[in-house]
Amino acid sequence: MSTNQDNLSPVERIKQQSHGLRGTLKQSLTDEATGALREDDQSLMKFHGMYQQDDRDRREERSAKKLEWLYSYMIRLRLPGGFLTPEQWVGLHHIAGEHSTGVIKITTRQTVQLHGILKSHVKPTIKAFDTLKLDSIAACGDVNRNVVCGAHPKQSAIHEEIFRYADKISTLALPKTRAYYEVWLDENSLLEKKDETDPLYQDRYLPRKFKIAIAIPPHNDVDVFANDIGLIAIIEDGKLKGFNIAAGGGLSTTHGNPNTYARLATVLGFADTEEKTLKAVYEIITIQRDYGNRSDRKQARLKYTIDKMGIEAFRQELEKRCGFALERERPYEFTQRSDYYGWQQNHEGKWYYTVFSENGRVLDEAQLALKTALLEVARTGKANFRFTCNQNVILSDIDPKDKKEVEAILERFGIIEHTEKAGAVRKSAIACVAFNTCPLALAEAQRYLPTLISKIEPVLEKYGLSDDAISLRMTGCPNGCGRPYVAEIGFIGTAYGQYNLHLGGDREGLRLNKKYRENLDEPAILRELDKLFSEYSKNRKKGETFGDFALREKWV
Ligand code: SRM
Ligand code: SF4
Repeated sequence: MSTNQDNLSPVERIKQQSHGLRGTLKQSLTDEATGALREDDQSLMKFHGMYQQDDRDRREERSAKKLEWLYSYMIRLRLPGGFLTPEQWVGLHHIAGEHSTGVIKITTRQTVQLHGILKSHVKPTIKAFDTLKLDSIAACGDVNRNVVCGAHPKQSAIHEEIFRYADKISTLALPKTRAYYEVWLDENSLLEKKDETDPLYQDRYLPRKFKIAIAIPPHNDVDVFANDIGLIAIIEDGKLKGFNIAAGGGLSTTHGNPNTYARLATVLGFADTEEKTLKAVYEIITIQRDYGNRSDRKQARLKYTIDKMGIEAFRQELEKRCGFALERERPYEFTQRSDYYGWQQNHEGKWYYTVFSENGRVLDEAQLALKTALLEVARTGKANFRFTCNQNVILSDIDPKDKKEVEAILERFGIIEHTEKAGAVRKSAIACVAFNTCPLALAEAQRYLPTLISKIEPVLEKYGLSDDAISLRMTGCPNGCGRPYVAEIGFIGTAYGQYNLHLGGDREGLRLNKKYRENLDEPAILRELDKLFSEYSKNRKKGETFGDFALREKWV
């Protein structure tokens, strides 16, 4: 019942003819003449949680030597709610060392990625993950992605109950095909004949990627309104009453294409039972499947589908498909988005330590051996690992009698000092991956932001703003992987060394920012910030945040 049967984009054909996302992946993998995959398989691989990439730092050198680019693969795990046991972390540590660059990257959607995996290592990597009961199914591609959930267990005695929804929704929206098991884990398709009829995805899957987040007020660490579907847990008298359901969030824009825009999700209403919540989620996905734009991928996200249909028509279609109407949205309040660092204790007396892992990069460096420290903690078997959408890791569920042991490791490796000493802006900042692996990067992000912040910090200090946790986010292109459009200060890469500067977002993720200046290089960025911070420090009202001030001053 698609409204877009004509003029299908090439990816639609690839999906439809893929024989349940199998394509010719098996053949592509065994072709030793190239480090790359056949073109169609590159698209299909994403549905299995993997991307073909190349080392962009080495393109010129390779081309000069008439060699093909240095192809490798990124694998992203499906981790609903972002949780690993200590045994799984130990396993991940070793897999990263054996098959990838060794760096474990915590993403802005609460999971981990490994980069630089050569073609011959992809299958062994997936097999190794499988022994840990981990998979990468649907971590990328035109399907529902990793379902994220408020990470901080401290917040509520019913965190576990809400957290379980991430898993339920992830399972509900998993593709039915066995392709992953056949291609990567050698499942025998003849012996394991299973019904692959997929009532949700049918044979063309979704028109575009699809993202779902669950927020637990007052914390919006998941940036719930940046998602195709956002569930806001409504807790009254310490009990989960249900969820406000929002739809149509998405951040990406394309430079020079005015038809693309960032949009925050619109709250549609409230569902009071698990059955209704899951049904509404499912049917929002089916509406997007049936009405989403399948000819222009730049107009294919749910946000455009909703704006094209109109919110009331969308709501009516949803009610029709659900067979019930959502109730009126319930009140909620978000007061925080960045992580609560350091030690916290939950309602059961269990301890949590949120480690600051700058831009989610877990590695051993001269000044900080974060990766070894986390391995040591995992080896004790006394802390679980939870990832946050702010790219940090929480060592969690630590029994009071074990706290000293974990703390001693964190002290020994300087993790506590590192977490405590980092400045307020640095600790609330996010940067996407960008160079050297992201093929879409126009400018640096995670490799550059730490240095830029070191230059911004003296400016903040000059104006007495060092403790002001202004949210600052940077991406290497306008796709928005670090969610810069909902930051108080957003840097969006336009060319190597140049960024658009966005201002006016808030600290809780309830407001989009706007473009203030275009194509700034580093000296221009520092000049602008000096001017803006000076104004802010002199003229702000008591308690006024930088983002609110920027709006009041009509800078944007
Ligand atoms: Fe993203 C594409 C990295 C979160 C919007 N994103 C990519 C790719 C896969 C590049 C590509 O298509 O080849 C990047 C891989 C870089 C690399 O080398 O690893 C990439 N995105 C990331 C991560 C790893 C950034 C990070 O540093 O943490 C995040 C992984 C999340 C995860 O675990 O699933 C990541 N991406 C996001 C977010 C933020 C979010 O979801 O909260 C967004 C904006 C929200 C949204 O979707 O609207 C985002 N990524 C995109 C887009 C634009 C989508 C669109 O609507 O047009 C692309 C490009 C595309 O899909 O065509 C993209
Ligand atoms: Fe790559 Fe752009 Fe996403 Fe950064 S925002 S990871 S540069 S696609």
